[in-house]
Amino acid sequence: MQHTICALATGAGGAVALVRLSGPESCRILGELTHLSAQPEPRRQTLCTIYDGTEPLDKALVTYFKAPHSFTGEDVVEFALHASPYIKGRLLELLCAHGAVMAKRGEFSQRAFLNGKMDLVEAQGLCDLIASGNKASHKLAMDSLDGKLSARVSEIKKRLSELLAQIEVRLDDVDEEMTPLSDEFVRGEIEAVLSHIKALADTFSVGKYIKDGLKTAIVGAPNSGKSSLLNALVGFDRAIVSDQSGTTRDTVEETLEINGQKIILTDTAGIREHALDPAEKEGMRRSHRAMEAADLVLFVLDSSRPVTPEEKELWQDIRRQNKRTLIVWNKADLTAAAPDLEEAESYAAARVSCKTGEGLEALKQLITADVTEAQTADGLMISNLRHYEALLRAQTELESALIRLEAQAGGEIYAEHLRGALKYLQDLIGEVTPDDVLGIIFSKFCMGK
Ligand SMILES: Nc1nc2c(ncn2[C@@H]2O[C@H](COP(=O)(O)OP(=O)(O)OP(=O)(O)O)[C@@H](O)[C@H]2O)c(=O)[nH]1
Ligand SMILES: [Mg+2]
Repeated sequence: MQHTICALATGAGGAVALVRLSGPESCRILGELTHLSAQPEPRRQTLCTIYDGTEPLDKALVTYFKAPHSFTGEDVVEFALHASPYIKGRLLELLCAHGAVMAKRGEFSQRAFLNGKMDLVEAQGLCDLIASGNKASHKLAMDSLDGKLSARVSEIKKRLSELLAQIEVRLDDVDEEMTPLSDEFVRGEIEAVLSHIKALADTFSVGKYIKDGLKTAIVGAPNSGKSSLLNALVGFDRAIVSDQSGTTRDTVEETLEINGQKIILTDTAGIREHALDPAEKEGMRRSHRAMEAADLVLFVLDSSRPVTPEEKELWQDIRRQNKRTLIVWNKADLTAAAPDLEEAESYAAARVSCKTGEGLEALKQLITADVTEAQTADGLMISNLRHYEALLRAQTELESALIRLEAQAGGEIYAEHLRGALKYLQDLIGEVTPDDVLGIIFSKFCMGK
């Protein structure tokens, strides 16, 4: 039999705290703690005194959700308590003394999943919803929680299952009474499924930024105005700015929102050939590390002086990284020198002045351009690595099926790849996911969820 689990569902602070109890013993435990003889009416809040032995502990609003009409699909009791740390802690102790056990991370959601209340994509959407800190990540999580993403995967899965069924029925047809499927038809169907999977998988490059934030590194030579740019973008004096080169040593990180997107901005030590001391040398090493970890590099140059050989060398380094890069010509308020930088025209660039604020809006648009462009008509995106990997694996299987089909390998062979692809799609929504993998997924959820 399932244990009855309990946990605090609300965070620190506030006037009211919510404690959740779920499992077959919920009603019995509630009766014992409130001294009520009758079961409360489901889905109705009741003001009850909760007793610690014979002494009252708190007056709480209690709601009973009868199985299967609850979040977990089990009998659930929710206690809305006065949020004193003592009351919260003592109630949990009492619940455990009466037979409940403390829930593991995500255990309520895991039970909801196991009882068919939601699929794995919806459950992960729920987890993301709680963590969402801005409008874009909130929408992404809502689409997932609402089942829109699952519905899209199910449509793809259905088309593939139908094709597979048609192939398999012919594999069983030893007397060859059925009309064979033409290779063109099979290819057309596989390609259609493949294109839907690719379209969804492609949204990950942007979906993950929306969820986790776009890691952006500000790099450049000393004194080009990197710290000034960080300050201008975050809107306050976060990093030290001075006219001495080599001011910034350690990396300075700040999270902000630009056009509704989460951006994790890192200011770095200026990179030059010779460091003055070991601390600056270490700072420069950290600059390179930040650049390697970044999704987007902002290469800052002082536009009032010619590009130096050191900057040209750094520019080669940045280009070798092969990642999204924007060139920022800073100090636009001063007279401009010739912007002599190899292949600069192939990169998006902004002329800004951190001093006057000129060009900063345009730079912000460039920073979030990828995200804005990638919004599909219905805005459906994936942002979860597990979903992305499942789609990629399904894609590989379908590509192998196409190769086998091309090589006239016969239905048995390519059907195997189609079955493989189907399994990955089923895994994505949790239909065939092994228990230990589920345990790992739900352990990343927060407490009390
Ligand atoms: N005129 C003008 N001066 C600027 C602008 N941006 C920065 N500065 C000045 O340039 C100097 C260097 O700025 P910082 O932001 O400290 O430069 P940095 O790239 O962080 O320098 P390091 O930390 O030493 O690598 C300071 O004196 C700033 O006031 C600008 O847009 N216009
Ligand atoms: Mg600096």
